[in-house]
Amino acid sequence: MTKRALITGITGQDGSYLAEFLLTQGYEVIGMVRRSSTVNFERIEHIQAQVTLATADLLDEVSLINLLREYQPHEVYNLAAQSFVQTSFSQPVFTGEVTALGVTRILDAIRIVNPEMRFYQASSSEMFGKVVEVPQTEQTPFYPRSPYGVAKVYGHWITVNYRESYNMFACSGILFNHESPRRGLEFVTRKISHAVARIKLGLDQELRLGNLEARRDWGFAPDYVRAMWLMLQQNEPDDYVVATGETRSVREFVEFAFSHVGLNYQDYVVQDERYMRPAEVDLLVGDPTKARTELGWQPEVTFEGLVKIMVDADVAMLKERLR
Ligand code: NAP
Ligand code: G4F
Repeated sequence: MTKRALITGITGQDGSYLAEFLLTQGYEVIGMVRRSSTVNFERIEHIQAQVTLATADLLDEVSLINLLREYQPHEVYNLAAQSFVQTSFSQPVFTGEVTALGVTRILDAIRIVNPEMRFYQASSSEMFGKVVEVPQTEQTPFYPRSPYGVAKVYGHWITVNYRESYNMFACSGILFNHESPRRGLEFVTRKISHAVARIKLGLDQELRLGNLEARRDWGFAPDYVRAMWLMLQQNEPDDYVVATGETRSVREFVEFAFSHVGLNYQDYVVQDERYMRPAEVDLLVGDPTKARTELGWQPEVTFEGLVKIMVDADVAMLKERLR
């Protein structure tokens, strides 16, 4: 029997990699997209002929019910969210509507249409925020530091609640930062790799950044979508931390990215208050022991490998554009 998966957020970084991965596993892939005045399918252009795109929105429950009724997926991966922390400070209510209540809408739609559908929720290490222990595990209490983090805590607990209340196969992956050449340009890693490439090619002279001392546990997005799928193949639903176990500062990322193209970051980086946050998450580092032992998951790309992949991809992309 061909398995059918629905991905919300298929036009995003993770959605595009997950769609690719599920296609290689023989799945029929349905991608939920929202209406926009311009098409934004860049990340899935290369697989568009192999997936079915259907319109619905996490803000509109009826659209979700209709979508599930029509396609009857076996697995639902809820990756859609307002996912940028900085924006959540300027649009806290909107972030709550999409990133928090959106999870209830899709869980409830599943409960109404067919509670046998397996569900994956994209939880986040941002839920640990001002961390109360190091490293962070599935047992570490949450202390979110942004409206985004607060919304993700809601999404996490409503997933647990539907699992316990309705016996649904609902899992959360508590994913630490994961990056790639498909990362949005507003996130710090891609902002850096893109700027490094522009500076190297003589298209820019400086890179303005906020807090250089924040530390993150950075992995490679294609490694992380494998973990999402593995969670839904287990006998019992559960929650898992997905991380590398290594933490690096923004400064280290910048330093390594510039040095990879033979430049010194101190000649180009300018600190700019505009990119500071009202409340910061200073240190994240996950303990992926449970994912390793129970799912057999481990990351394949190192921190250095990730930076190189991203810088090289941006240099190649810009060179191609300049031809
Ligand atoms: P992303 O690139 O920002 O993609 C977000 C996706 O959500 C896009 O496809 C977007 O559609 C869609 N979306 C936003 N609002 C929607 C709505 N109201 N209805 C339907 N779709 C909507 O995010 P990502 O990096 O791939 O992350 C995927 C998920 O994992 C997110 O939930 C994020 O919060 C979570 N997460 C990410 C990380 C990470 O490091 N990347 C770590 C932990 C958790 P448009 O293209 O139309 O905007
Ligand atoms: O790249 P960021 O914007 O990612 P952040 O806030 O860690 O959130 C990402 O990871 C979460 C998982 O932990 C996801 F849930 C979330 O959806 C998203 O994918 O910022 C990383 C760090 C922050 O400490 C920020 O203050 O970089 C610091 N930073 C310094 N200068 C900057 C900048 N961040 C951005 N975006 N832009 C800057 O100029």
